[in-house]
Amino acid sequence: MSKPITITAALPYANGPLHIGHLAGAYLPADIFARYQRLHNQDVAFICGSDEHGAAITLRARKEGISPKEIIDTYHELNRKAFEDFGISFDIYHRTSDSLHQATAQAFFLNLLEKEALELRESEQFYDEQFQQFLADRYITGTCPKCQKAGAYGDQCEKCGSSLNPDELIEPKSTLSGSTPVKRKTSHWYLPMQNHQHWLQQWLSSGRFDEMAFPITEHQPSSWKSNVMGQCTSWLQDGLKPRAMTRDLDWGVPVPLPNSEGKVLYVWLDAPIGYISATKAWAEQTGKNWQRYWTEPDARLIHFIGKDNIVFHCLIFPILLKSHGGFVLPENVPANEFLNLEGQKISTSRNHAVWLHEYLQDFPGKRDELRYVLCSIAPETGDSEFTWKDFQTRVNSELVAVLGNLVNRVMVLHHTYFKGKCYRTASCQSAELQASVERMYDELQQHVEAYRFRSGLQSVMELAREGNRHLTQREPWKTIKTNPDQAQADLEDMLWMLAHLGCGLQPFLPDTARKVFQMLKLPAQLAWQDEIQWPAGHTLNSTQMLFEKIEDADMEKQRAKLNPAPSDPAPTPSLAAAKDPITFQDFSRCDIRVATVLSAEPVEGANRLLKLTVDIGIDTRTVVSGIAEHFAPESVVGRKVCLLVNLEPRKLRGVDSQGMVLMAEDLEGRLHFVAPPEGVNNGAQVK
Ligand code: B3M
Ligand code: ZN
Repeated sequence: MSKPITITAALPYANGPLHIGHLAGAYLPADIFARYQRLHNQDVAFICGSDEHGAAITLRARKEGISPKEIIDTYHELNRKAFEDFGISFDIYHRTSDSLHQATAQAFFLNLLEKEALELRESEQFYDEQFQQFLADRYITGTCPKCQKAGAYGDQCEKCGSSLNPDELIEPKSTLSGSTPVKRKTSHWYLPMQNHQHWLQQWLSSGRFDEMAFPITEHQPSSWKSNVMGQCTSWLQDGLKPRAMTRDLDWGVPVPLPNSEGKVLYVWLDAPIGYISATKAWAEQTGKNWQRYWTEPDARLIHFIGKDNIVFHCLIFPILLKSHGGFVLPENVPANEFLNLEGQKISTSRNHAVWLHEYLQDFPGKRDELRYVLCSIAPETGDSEFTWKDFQTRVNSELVAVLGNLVNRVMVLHHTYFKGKCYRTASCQSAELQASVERMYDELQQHVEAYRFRSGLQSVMELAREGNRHLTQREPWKTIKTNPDQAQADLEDMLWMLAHLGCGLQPFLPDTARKVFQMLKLPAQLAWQDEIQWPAGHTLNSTQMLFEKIEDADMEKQRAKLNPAPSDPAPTPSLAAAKDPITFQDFSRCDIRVATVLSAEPVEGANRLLKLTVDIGIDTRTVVSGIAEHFAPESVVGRKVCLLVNLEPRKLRGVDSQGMVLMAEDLEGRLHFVAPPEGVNNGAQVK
């Protein structure tokens, strides 16, 4: 029997539309993981929904002059539909304003009181006299004590990511009236987090703790991402402090106790319980048992979130689950960092964002293109950046030129030569192709199970690249004339490979995988490493184009939509993001040598080019290099350089160029030679 696996994706606040930052941070990785687990026949509950409480909602409602209910109804529906249209495969998209959630959260709170897990305390809190309201969280703003930037909130500074409490803010002001607040006494229920320091430390570092009820929640601590561990460790090192679990607000889950009018549960108490109520709602709809996914010892729990939610999921919610008792703890919380857009932070208020619902309108039928690019640049280990230029390049030179091209070549050749009719049952006679397919499955499995989705996708693309190479080598367009049986055998090998390629693509690019299967006339879904089956005489369906080129004009339109504030400082030049990983083998195909420039002269009619003669130890050759705007010819003669010597020869302005000089480009765009130390002989290999 397969294991129950509960995969949650952070419940987005229903206070605005979803953008690509949300997708790259939590929803796309969660969806890839959920689809991957389903392919392995795991018993998946993929849970999400709207977070409809907290100041995020009430402040937005106030700004727009409408009720919180109108806000959540609008955005819950917009976001639910955008996720659905984009194909995120949640089993349920619930909402925290639902009565089932209110009852679940209240029962959870009462259980915590019964277990004496919360403490009632009186304290002085900021109060806005004009609005007659206590000011917690986003109701209060001021200068951040950690980074000294203005505009930090009572619970968090969005500039530096620090968690704060209102008393730490410098020059606090009410976000309601703008005035300086006064202090008033009020009582709240606190979670004494300091009492949990010890077991949390143990659990985070070893995957378990002494009085643990379920050995099965054991995780490999080394498998937690370092950005996640880093934040937790810094909280633990600072020493955990009591945190209020109730608020004086008129919007939220009411505190279910007598004499508690005007008090609601803290949004970060009720929201994660939302995962449980959503599971209950899904179980009710489908006749399942929700407890199997949360309370059975073998249940696995994995939270996908963005980095600003780490402490809530790695410290606070585990304390709540353990204090309540009977629940498993998360096995992993693979949080991502942030995605920037065209050199700046994504900003909802400045409309500097790519909105999901708008993308779906502007690029109908291109869901996989966005999935591909966002997965390729996902901020898995550090912040990363989306630009439309990069989107276009990745679609055109990777999806169209590599993946689409491969499938198209094989299909068209097979249809042209053999009318799409297969001679033998599905199989592969090429040991090389078989090995490539096996390698893809192995690598993909390792990467996805370690939450490295970028690398996982690269492993699939590598198979497509190998497919292209193999086809070029086998040259069925030649053998069809001399040895048609060979051409047929080779193409049928390739068809078998395409089926496996489709299988690997399923979690990442589900629409594309479906189209590949359809062309091959296979079922719409294949389980992981399924044996590919078709009988001799099987006839393929007709060829479909998988991807089309993205034109400059479309990118221009998208860039024009972005709306950076005129007062924004010019973006500082930034370093390009790290490229996708390659294998050592890929690297070792580059033959880089130390060389000396013997002579240099301008190339006629080309301002940017210099024609260099270089001594590379094994021979003397000509290289055309685009450095004329940076170096006078005479200044480079005699220099020692590094040269890529096995780059395919190219003709540039009529001159044959046999290699490429390696240069470093600095932030101002200036070029510098990558210079080997003096004394290294020409021909020495750089590796
Ligand atoms: N709504 C915060 C956020 O969107 C929050 C996540 C709740 S997950 C339980 O950043
Ligand atoms: Zn700060």
